[in-house]
Amino acid sequence: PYTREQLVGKVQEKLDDKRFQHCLRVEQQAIELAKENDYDVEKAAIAGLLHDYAKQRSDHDFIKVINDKQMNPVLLDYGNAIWHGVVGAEFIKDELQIFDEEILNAVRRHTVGAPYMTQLDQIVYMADYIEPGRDFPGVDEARQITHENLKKGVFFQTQQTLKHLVETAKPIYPGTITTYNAWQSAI
Ligand code: DGI
Ligand code: FE
Ligand code: FE
Ligand code: FE
Repeated sequence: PYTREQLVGKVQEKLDDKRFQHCLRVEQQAIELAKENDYDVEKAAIAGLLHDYAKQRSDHDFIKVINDKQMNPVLLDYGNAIWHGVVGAEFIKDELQIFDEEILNAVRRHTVGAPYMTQLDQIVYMADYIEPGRDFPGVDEARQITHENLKKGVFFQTQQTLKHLVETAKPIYPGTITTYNAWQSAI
């Protein structure tokens, strides 16, 4: 397996500097959330570092994987925002030889979440949202809620994201709504 230093190099190679620095901050934020929640720090770090590995792939590359791997054709109705996690995990498996399905699932679920999310899924989903480089209305409230209660953070992010998508008239991936409904119980 690749060392952490080698993985950092692989991520850097595929992303511009801004996105690469975001990945390093998500790695650190995931480590912090892992410690707060008694979760495996190494695993959280790898998932955080790799979560946006495929963010700058072309639509053509994603569409090829969706077709070649016979993934859900509904994915074709969406774009990079959804693909880089759900489909991006396949690049991590094939190019970085990461076969840990818990890590791959955390990448798959980092944008739209899922009705059932492991602790690692929740850590990566929230680390991506609250890393120190993030600056949007509500981010401080998101940080406060998440450090207080990780699951409440998951619901808060899902609610905020849905609100934002509706306000800006963006299409909503069905999985995002499924996540929102399932996580009602966390409030
Ligand atoms: O990759 P990042 O920018 O670090 O963050 P992300 O992967 O959490 O989110 C990427 C984008 O995806 C973000 O601008 C919000 C958007 N998004 C999340 N859920 C949906 C969505 N976009 C659409 N169209 N539909 C969704 O359901
Ligand atoms: Fe992302
Ligand atoms: Fe996210
Ligand atoms: Fe990200």
